Amino acid sequence: MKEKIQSLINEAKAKVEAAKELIEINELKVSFLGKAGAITSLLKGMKDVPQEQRPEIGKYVNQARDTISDIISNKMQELEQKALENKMMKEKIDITIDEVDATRGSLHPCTLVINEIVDIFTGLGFTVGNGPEIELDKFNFQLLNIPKDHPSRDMQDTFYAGEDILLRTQTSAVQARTMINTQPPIKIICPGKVYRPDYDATHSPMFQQIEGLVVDKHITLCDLKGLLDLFAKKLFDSNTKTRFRPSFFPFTEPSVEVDVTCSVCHGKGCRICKGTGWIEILGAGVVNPKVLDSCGIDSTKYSGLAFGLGVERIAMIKYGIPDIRILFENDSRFLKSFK
Ligand code: FA5
Repeated sequence: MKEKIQSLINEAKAKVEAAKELIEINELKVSFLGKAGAITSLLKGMKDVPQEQRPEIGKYVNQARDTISDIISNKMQELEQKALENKMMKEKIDITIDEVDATRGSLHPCTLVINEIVDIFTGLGFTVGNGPEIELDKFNFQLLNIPKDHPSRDMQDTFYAGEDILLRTQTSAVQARTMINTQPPIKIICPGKVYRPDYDATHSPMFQQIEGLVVDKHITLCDLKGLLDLFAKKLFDSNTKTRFRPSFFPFTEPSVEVDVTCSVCHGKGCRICKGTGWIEILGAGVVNPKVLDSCGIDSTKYSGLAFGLGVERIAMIKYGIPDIRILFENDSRFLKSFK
């Protein structure tokens, strides 16, 4: 009997030793220590052992059960530890790996310019208006004193979507829309996209303008000059000078083009200002009384001033950008420089 018990212990040791998976150990546990296991059947066979040998053999059997139980639970712990280590190896985070590129974007230079200009004018009491990019001929041209077949339409020939529907060529269309719907006092600026059949280093087929309109009693050219001079000093720097040159727009009378001293050479003359010391930034004028009347505003009581600037041009001047097309290429190296 003693030999039988010893060989059972040896068998258990060998099998446990050879086991590689937890599932095998569980099976061995059942086969040695379970209800129908080898040790249990040894205990059941005690009744056949002669009376005088029972205490000694019983002690052996109990020792064998404890030994086998220890062998099994030690191996179980060992395999559980190994399984945990394997899991941790698989799930570990390699902190030496390159980080994911999560660089934050930046605002487009034109957006920066729009935000700055909107800030300046809202600080002066203007509100922000807007209108549609697909516009009626009436608002883009006719109400602005540009009847059909007027020669000034040539410069702003555009993309038509029908006889009277077009992609607007100027944010001045919002002037007409506003005056038709609102009585003075009016004090608005309107940023937005406009379209023209242009394409070169300083002209783009789509660009952005900001329109300004003030209509009230006693508005004069002096108000326009004072307002735009203050604006230029805020946008560039306080030493900036402005120059008003006579010009022509059908919807303003008189009309002017406004130049500022070059912010690169401060008026001395350089490549950016083509040696003149001055850079043109916008068109403006006193609202033509004909336009006020066509839009339902009594020109004997009210007068107005209006101006329109090109956002891309201002961005080019402010940031020294030589070609307008760079603004539309979305080259991330260029855009990153505005962070
Ligand atoms: C106008 O569009 C007038 N509506 C401005 C105005 C408003 C005058 C109110 C009087 C009263 P002009 O065509 O000059 O004017 O355009 C205004 C500005 O838009 C120009 O000074 C220039 O900076 C910009 N611009 C014109 N064409 C282009 C283009 N193709 N690409 C980029 N910028 C342009």
